[in-house]
Amino acid sequence: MIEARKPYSLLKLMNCQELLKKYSQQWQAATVHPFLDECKLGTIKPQQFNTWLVQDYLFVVEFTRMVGRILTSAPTSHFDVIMSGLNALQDELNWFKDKATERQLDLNTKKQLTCTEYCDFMNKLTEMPYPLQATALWGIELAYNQGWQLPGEMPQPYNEFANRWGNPEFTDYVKLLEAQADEVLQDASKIVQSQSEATFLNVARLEKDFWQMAYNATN
Ligand code: HMH
Repeated sequence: MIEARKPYSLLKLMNCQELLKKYSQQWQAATVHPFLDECKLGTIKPQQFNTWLVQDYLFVVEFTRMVGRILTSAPTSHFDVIMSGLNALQDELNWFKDKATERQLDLNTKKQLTCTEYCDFMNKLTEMPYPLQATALWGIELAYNQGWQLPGEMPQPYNEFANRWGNPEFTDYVKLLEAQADEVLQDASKIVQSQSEATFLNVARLEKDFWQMAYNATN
């Protein structure tokens, strides 16, 4: 007997846009937060903003290590985009140091719990299949690209921060990361696809928690 063809809906491929659609609520929580709204309004408290700045520097140090390690698993055709990301991170880490000096902030600070959790997550990722790593890298960069862009033009001094991740070149870079993730998700097994889905949800949750961590700062 000839087996009936499976309907297309069961064969639907998981890709980055599908993740954003399926988990739009979680993604909204990751990218829209009172912290960013109050940067836009100019009413964010210095201790909240400075906590974010120091903790995000500590995050970016570990993120840079993760991106470097991703080269271990990535196909060589993905090197250009990943290395352009590393190039931008070189500048970003130095920029963070300048911003901290301007504000007289000590970068030699302990990571808060949420920052530690996010860094542990990134650390473990590089032992996972490459499609998970590509999905996470895209998600992490998209979160800041959209988060800093969505509120619209910010007043000084926050416009400099918003432009760093919201600028059109960064948006283009995130699109290239999306194409790379889509390319490998397409050929991934169902198991790896569902693991990538879980990875995306973890990124969304950790992003939301990271904003809340900074927003909660009282000293
Ligand atoms: C928490 N997520 C966090 N910090 C960042 N600097 C980025 C993402 C960068 O894209």
